[in-house]
Amino acid sequence: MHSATVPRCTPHAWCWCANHVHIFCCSRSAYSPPQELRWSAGSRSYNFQQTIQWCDDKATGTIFRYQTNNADPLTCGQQLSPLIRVKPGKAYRLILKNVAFGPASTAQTNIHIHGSHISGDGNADNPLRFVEPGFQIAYNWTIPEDHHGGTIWYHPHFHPIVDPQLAGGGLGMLIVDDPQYVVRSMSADFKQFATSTANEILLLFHQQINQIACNGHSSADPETVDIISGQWYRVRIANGDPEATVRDITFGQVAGNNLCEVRAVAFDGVWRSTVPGPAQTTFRLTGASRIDLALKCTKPNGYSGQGRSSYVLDLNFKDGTANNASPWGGDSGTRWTPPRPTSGYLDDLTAATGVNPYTISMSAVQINGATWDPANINFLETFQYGDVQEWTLSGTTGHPVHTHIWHWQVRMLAVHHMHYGEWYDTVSYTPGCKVRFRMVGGGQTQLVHCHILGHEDKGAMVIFKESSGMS
Ligand SMILES: [Cu+2]
Repeated sequence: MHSATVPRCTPHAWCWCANHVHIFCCSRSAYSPPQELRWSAGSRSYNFQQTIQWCDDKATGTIFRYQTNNADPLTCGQQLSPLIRVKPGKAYRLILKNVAFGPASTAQTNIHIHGSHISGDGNADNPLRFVEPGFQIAYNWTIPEDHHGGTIWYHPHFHPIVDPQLAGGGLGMLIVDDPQYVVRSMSADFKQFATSTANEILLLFHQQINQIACNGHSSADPETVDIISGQWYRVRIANGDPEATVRDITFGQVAGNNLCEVRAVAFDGVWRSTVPGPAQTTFRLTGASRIDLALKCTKPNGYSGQGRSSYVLDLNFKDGTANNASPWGGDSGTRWTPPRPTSGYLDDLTAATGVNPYTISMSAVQINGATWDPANINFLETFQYGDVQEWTLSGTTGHPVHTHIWHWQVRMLAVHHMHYGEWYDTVSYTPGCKVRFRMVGGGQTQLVHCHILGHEDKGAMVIFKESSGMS
């Protein structure tokens, strides 16, 4: 259950809201982030294991929701899907139980970890597998030792019923911890900011009975985060809205002044090339984006909260003393350049030559004129292992395009949320966009699809193949 709702209205509250709303407000409910899934010891072939269940929510008629293991079916949907936390170099076995009661046409399901870089085949992150209602399947997630640390999320991905299951509430946050060689490159202050859960705020945006909600709270009872003036927080945001093109998250003002210094530090689960980015007040996300923000708010003397409108999140100052210094030594400090994975899948390609050009054209039912047919799955193209791909993405304004396994390095000047040289797994860019990446996995498959999931369900999905090795 969510933490109990505590009606209250403090004189020192303001809010931070989605959907272009700038307004002061008072606070009502307690911070209720997703609860962490506790892994159990595994066997020889995997380090850890656990079981989760997707269920039908009888109370609302929506599918799919999460319920704790072997709980009373009537509890379906009363708890936010758990935070799943994994470490590079470890292997995890996740049992997915499908305890939905609906017909196969609406209740077949599976799970995809969106933004990861693990195999998309076999029983790894393979969205072509599924489980019938009343049965269970196992996933073996082997996290590479150099896997990027970041904010990822998971959701059902079974064509053609992804949209209703995700809109129903089948989604959760997944965090990959940074590998040790990345942690070792951090300063002490940055490490405190980046790795201490005491400085971490988790915000999962999602649909809840056709409203936008944050951590299970809709605008009628907004999620509230109590923060300490002057303390730096790492805010991990996952926006899991299957029907959104883009959404702005705006930090409000008091008397024309920004109370918070807010800087992006990671996009779609990948650290920026230099950390942090510039201070901003508005951050634009697609319906599948994640963003990690560095947030520090300073409480002004003697201001008071005012009315409220439709939004889904409040920030509220609480008493306390900041526990950390600036993660980068203040305005004149040193920016952090995170080391990239040793296997090279996030190597900087901005200056690469001899690229392989390709074009992705999005529509509501097709990609490059092809409609996904689960009875006849063919690779649209096979790309050479190690080649630098330069893809032109068109039609992504209304059709944010998501790439499995391989993040894309955007090479257009900054527009809205997309920044030159940074890595994304979901792109919506007006008017068009070039991205680069290298397939260096050896024989991997890559799904590419529209993340307006009703469009994916209609067929806007294709699959590519990487050749097995150097030619
Ligand atoms: Cu679309």
